[in-house]
Amino acid sequence: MASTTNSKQPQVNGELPCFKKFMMENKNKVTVVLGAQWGDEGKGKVVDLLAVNSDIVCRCQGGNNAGHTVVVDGKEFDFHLLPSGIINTKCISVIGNGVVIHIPGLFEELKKNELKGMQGWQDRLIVSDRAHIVFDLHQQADGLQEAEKGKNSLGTTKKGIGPTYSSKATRNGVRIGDLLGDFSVFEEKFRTLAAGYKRMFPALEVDIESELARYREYADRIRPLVKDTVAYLHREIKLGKKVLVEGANAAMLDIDFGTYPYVTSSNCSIGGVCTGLGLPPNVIGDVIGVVKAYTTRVGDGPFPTELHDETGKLLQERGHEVGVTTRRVRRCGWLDLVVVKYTAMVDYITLPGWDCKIEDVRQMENLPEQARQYVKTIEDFLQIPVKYIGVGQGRESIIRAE
Ligand code: 2SA
Ligand code: MG
Repeated sequence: MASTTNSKQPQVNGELPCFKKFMMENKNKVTVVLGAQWGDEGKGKVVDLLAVNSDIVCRCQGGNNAGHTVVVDGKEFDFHLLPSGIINTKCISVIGNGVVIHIPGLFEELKKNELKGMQGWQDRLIVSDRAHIVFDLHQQADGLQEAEKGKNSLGTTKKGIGPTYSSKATRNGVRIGDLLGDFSVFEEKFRTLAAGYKRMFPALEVDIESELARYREYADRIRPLVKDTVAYLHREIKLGKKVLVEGANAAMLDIDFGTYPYVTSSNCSIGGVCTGLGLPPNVIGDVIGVVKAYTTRVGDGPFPTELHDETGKLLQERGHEVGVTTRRVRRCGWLDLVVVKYTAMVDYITLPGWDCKIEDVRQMENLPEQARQYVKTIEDFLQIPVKYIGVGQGRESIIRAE
C-alpha cells in the first residue's frame, strides 16, 4: 500500500491518486463498537449511547443472527439486522456491503419495531446494493447442515448465515443490486443457486416459481432504500459527518480469529469494518471493545471458564441470559481476561465479589470497593482503559468512567 510520506508516488493528471488523497485529507474518524467475547456483551446499549453524537450508524457484517437489545424508557427494542442506532431519529442507518440480508426478515423487523413506536425509518435507512441476499433456501440448508453434523454441530442460529457467505465465496451469490435490475437476470441467478443447493441437499424444498413471485414484490419494496453505500459513506465522512459502526457477533466468533470452526461466517473483528463498508483503515478512530463482567456463549464450542454449577445458573438467571434471536439459554461462566486479551491460557485470578445491587449507581466512586477493584484489575491486565460501565439494561444504567 502507498505510504503517505513517499513523495515519489505516481500522480494522475497532476493530482494525487484519489485513495492517497483521501487518506491525507481526511481527519474525520469513524468510531467502531465491537464485541470482545462471544457476543451479547451489551454492544446495542453502547451504540445507543454513542448514537446521540453520531450522524450515521452502520452495520458491516453478519445478518439477522445478531441480537442487540436496547431499552428506552422501559420499552425493549431488539434488533437483528438493523443497526440499533435506528431508534435515534437524528441518525441515518446503513446496512453495508458486508452484511447478508434476509429481505422478509428485514421487513418483519421494521414492522415489529414500528409497532413499538419506531417512526420515520423510511427516510433514514440505507441498504447497500452489494450486500448478499439470504434466501429461505440458505436458512433451510443451515438447518440441514447442522442436522448432518449431528453431535459435531456448531449450534448456529439457522438464519442461513454460513450458506449465504458460502454462496458469496463460491461466486454463486445473489446481491441486492441483482434484484433491482433486469428481473430475468435475477431469475437466472436464483434458478442456478437453487439448482446447486438441490444437488447438495436433495431434501431441500424450494418452490422456485412462488419464490420468484415473492421477490418481484420485494424488489419494489426495497428499491427506495438501496444506494451505493461505499460512495455515500466516503462523501459523508469527507463532509465531516460522524460515523459509528456497530459490530455484530464478536471477536471470538470471527471466522479467522475466533474459536474455529465454532464461529460465525464473517469477520466480526476490525477487518470486517473495512471490507464490509469499503473504508480504508486510516479513517478508523476509536475502537471500543465491549466486555461483559462475566462471560456468556450461545451455541457450541470451547468455553474455558464455563460454570456448570449453581453459580452458572445464577448468572444465567440474574443476567436474563437468553438468546435474543433463538431464545436459547446462554452458557455462563467467569470473566475470562485471557480471552479478552487474546493470548495464551493462564490460571484464573480470583477476586472478591459484591452482593449488593449496583443498577442505580451512576458515579464510579459510589460503586462498592470490590466492584472498583474489579474494574481496576481489568484495566491493569488489559492495559486498556475502561470508558463506560453498564450496570443494567436501561439506556440510563451506565457509569462514565472518563
Ligand atoms: P451463525 O448462525 O452461523 O452465525 O452461528 C455460528 C455461531 O455463532 C454464534 N452466534 C451468536 N452468538 C451470540 N449471539 C448471537 N446472536 C443472538 C443473541 C444469538 C441467539 O444475541 O443472543 O439468539 O441465539 C449470535 N449469532 C451467532 C452461534 O451461536 C454459533 O455458535
Ligand atoms: Mg446479542
